[in-house]
Amino acid sequence: RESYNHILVERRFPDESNNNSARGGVGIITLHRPKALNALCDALFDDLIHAVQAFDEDDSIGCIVITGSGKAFAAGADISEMSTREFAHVYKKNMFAQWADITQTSKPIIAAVNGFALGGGCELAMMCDILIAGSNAQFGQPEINLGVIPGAGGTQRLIRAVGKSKAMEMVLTGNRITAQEAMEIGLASKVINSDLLLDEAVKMGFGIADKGGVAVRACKEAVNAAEEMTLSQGLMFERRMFHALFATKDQKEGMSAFLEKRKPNFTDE
Ligand code: CO8
Repeated sequence: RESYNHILVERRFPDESNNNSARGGVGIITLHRPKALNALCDALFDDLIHAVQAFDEDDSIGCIVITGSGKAFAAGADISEMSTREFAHVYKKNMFAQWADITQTSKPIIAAVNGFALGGGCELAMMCDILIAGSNAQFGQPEINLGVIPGAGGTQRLIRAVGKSKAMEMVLTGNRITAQEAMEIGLASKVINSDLLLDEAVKMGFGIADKGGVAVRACKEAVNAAEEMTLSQGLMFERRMFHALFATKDQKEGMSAFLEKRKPNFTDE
């Protein structure tokens, strides 16, 4: 697909003069539905999933950044679109189940959260692998004020990120928290001045995209496995994954480069 209605898509490479780089690029997806604070209507989410999957298949891209625009990362699912839906319809359609496709991406996704990340917006940010907050970010799960509950991980990923008491407080009161609080409770990995947020996220993305792509994917898979496995299963999974990386050229290159005191030249193989 060449164009999208509700998002902007850009590929960036560390050396701007070299736009045809074979690897090491960062794919940037900007949620862009200014009239509705980037509310996640079905069409926007279709765009987003398509763009994420396209970057996942693009060998020149090593890391993906999702960010917002204007006052919002995303102010939630689109309330006007869902307000009149009936149970049988949302159940039969399994409404919003496809959002989880984002989490099937093999490359890391950084959420660069500026402004409001509410309801489904907060849940989308939590589906990403690293969440960095702009100083103006506000996070919340306000669904309780609409007579519903979070439906895309707000009661599940949030408790894993911040623990029970804080998760309960957020979903039961619907109150928003600041970027600083989000970092203090472990929801965000760091807070960056809003004006510098995207550049910093992309810089982090370049750093990740520069590593060996197989090992990067393995890291993501192993960390995510921790949420689904017992400790002994997880440690076994990790060790087997570690063993498997000895079948890659990047392992030979990375270790040789260290011993030869030079920068590794990874090829993602
Ligand atoms: N859906 C649709 N439109 C929205 C949404 C939304 N979530 N949020 C904002 N808008 C629209 C407003 O209606 C307004 O439109 P208009 O100009 O046509 O009146 C425009 O965006 C600007 O918004 P405001 O005028 O309200 O801007 P303010 O700066 O005054 O306020 C707020 C900003 C505080 C963010 C406010 O807009 C707000 O409270 N928005 C709703 C937040 C919310 O409740 N989000 C949760 C939605 S429910 C949800 O996400 C469930 C997810 C479930 C996912 C998976 C389920 C399986």
